[in-house]
Amino acid sequence: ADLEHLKKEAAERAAALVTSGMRVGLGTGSTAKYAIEAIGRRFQAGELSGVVGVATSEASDVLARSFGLPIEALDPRPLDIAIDGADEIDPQLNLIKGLGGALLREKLTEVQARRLVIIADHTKLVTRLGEKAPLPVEIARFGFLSTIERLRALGLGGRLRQPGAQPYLTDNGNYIFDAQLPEQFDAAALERTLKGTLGVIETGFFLGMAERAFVAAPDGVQELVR
Ligand code: DER
Repeated sequence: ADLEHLKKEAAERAAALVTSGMRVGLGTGSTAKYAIEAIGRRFQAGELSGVVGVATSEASDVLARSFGLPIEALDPRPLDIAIDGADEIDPQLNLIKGLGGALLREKLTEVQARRLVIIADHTKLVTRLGEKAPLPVEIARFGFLSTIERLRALGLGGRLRQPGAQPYLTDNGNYIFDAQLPEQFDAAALERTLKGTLGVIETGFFLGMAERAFVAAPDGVQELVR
């Protein structure tokens, strides 16, 4: 089965966990898109009543509303479940996220979810974080060159995310520095160091947050539980 079909399978397994009356965190990216569509279709079919969504990006907000799903801003009330993709998943279900640029709203939302359910295809599985993806770091636009210097002074390689003529702007009006991770590092310690660096707003480390992951491979969908 091709990768998109696998991603859709994983997404539908997670979407099936949504029941009427739930407050649902809606992730961002090409896999989360399938989950939003599955939830939207069930809502439209009348299977899900009283569901409220909190979107982690403008794109997911628009997609969810296109199904008529009620969308609310994030407020301190807990979410029953959040469903999102990831760029890397390690054996302890620690994640790197943010290649879709939504890491700040994703983390702000998903930390309030009773259950964070990750959906991905098997290409996202790693034995150690940093094997396949850089670490996205959201930085303030103002003084970004100084912030990048601070990151380089920590010994981090990497570069400002700039797909075209202008640097990538997140939904929050910030920039992203895609950091190259060293061979060996302590993720929790690096997260603390980065969060303590002036100009850094958030990192793509989602450590100890995911409850389970549906990972689709050619031979079927694996359910990994932390
Ligand atoms: O930006 C994000 O954190 C997204 O969840 C992303 O990393 C996963 O996107 P994908 O499902 O399109 O690979």
